[in-house]
Amino acid sequence: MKLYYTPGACSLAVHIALRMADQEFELERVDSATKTTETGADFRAVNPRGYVPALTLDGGDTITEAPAVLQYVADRAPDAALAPAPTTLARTRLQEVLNFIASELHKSFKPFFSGTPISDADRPAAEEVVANRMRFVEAMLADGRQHLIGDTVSVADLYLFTIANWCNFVGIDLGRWPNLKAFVARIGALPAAREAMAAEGLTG
Ligand SMILES: N[C@@H](CCC(=O)N[C@@H](CS)C(=O)NCC(=O)O)C(=O)O
Repeated sequence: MKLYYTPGACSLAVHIALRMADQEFELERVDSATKTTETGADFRAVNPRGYVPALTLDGGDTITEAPAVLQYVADRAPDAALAPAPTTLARTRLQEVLNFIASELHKSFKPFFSGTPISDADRPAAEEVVANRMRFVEAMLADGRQHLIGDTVSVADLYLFTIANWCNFVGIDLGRWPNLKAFVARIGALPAAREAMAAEGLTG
């Protein structure tokens, strides 16, 4: 398999999942501005929509859209328990959370990654959109749970970690949400997360 990624982007969640699932994979970096990969290839030939993550399987098929890619990786390695079994209520809960993260949380960061720095005038409103979503996550974690779903790390945790960690790069203080801040520290300390971030050049 080959994961097309951009350092620190939402593809990081898939990258961590591949490591936790003990899968063999290659990485190919994508320049999100030029849509070329590190080999000079046109990334739009891989994903016509031009965004990561894209996971090309050994047979040549490519899967896109983070919730789908994450579940594909989880289902390849049931022993890693990164997702509840299909057709269970717990699996539906996982899908519920993955879709919330993808459509509500992830996209709330859009103004911060438009390609030009966000203006001082636009920042408060953009931060409030993020905060609205983060407050909901904080409420979920307030019952003391260590993971979004069940008692072990799932792909939803990896996705939430990846997106919430962006706060640290766009100047939003995660300390406003203490449970979420602790969650990000906890997931970020997992060996697979540390290895993935190092491989993407995000840490020393
Ligand atoms: N709907 C897609 C969105 C993926 C996405 O927004 N990827 C970002 C990085 S986090 C990207 O590659 N952006 C570059 C672009 O849209 O041109 C998914 O859930 O996978």
